[in-house]
Amino acid sequence: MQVVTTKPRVLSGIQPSGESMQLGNYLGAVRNWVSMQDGFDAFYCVVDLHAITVEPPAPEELRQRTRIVVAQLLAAGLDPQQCSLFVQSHLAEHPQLSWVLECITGFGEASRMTQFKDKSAKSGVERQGVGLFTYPILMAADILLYQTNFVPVGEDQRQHLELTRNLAQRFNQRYGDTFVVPEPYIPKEAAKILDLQDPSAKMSKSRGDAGTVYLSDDASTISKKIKRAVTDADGEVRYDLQAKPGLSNLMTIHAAFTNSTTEKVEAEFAGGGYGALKSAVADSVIAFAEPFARRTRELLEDPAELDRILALGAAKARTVAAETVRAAYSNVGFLAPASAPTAG
Ligand code: ATP
Ligand code: LTN
Repeated sequence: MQVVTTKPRVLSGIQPSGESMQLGNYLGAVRNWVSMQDGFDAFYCVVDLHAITVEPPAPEELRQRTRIVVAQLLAAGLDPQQCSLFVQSHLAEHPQLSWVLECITGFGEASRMTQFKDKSAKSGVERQGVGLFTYPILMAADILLYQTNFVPVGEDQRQHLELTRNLAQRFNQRYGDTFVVPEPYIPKEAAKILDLQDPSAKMSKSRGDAGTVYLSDDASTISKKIKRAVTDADGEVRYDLQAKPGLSNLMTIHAAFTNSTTEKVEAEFAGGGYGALKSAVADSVIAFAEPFARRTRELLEDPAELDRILALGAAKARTVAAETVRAAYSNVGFLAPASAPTAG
């Protein structure tokens, strides 16, 4: 299969961690994946290799979470005819390239990754698997394998993108032009959705449930979580991320789901209390989440169809990834394997 295209290329990835994606995953990244599949040559990847770096789930649980994310991505609007949707572990090229990139990454450079510091802080560096340390390098391999121009991600991934760019440039300088140097594509609005209970932190699947809205939550759960969101005491509906992070976060969510702006939301709710705004936010999230959850359930009823979509995605991905590994390995100086003589 030959992939011939002149469109700029995008690639992004999402971990199958948790039972569902959360609001931040959708608003910060996935909805841009959907809008970009049209004008770009798009590759989207469920990064299951990354999902075993901390607290790996039981094997059957990991398989089910992977199916759920695939179904949710399709429910969000990814079209397997327009983009390549695949699972990272289906392509051996990802760890194959990752190894070479690990060998040109400085130990100090990897140690400065803040996500590693945050995630390892919980149980201490000594007890952490080495995979969490090399995680950003595998992510760089995910991106560079596809000669990617743009990477749509949330704000928290900016530092990993900078590392990816540095590794691409270093490899190209050392071994000759091999990789496209990618640009992050981070939205101006909603690039960092905050935890509803602790607006100093980003919303995350791995934080407490009360501050995280999962797209699989039912209407009454969503409503409760939003109505209990931490705000402030001054009572004025005004967008100010520094002084009023909790309230501003709710305004951002509402603007995103109603195709509006935080200025318009401010004008609409100015003078009203926080209660009216919270009810409206809950309604706008539920209006999205209910049909989304229904569609996800329908897709999950046909796992054979999901497998078929993933096989098609992997086949398209492999044509590009295999060529990049071949070029990178050759440029490093690995001896090309000759084809085996035919028997007889
Ligand atoms: P989580 O913390 O929910 O597990 P993650 O960042 O650890 O998310 P992924 O599920 O792989 O891991 O994230 C998928 C995409 O969602 C990434 O592009 C990430 O930047 C984005 N993202 C995650 N959380 C948020 C958030 N709170 N606001 C905006 N974007 C986010
Ligand atoms: N590290 C990312 C997930 C991820 C990714 C990628 C994102 C893995 N590989 C490639 C974009 C491109 C995260 O933690 N959210």
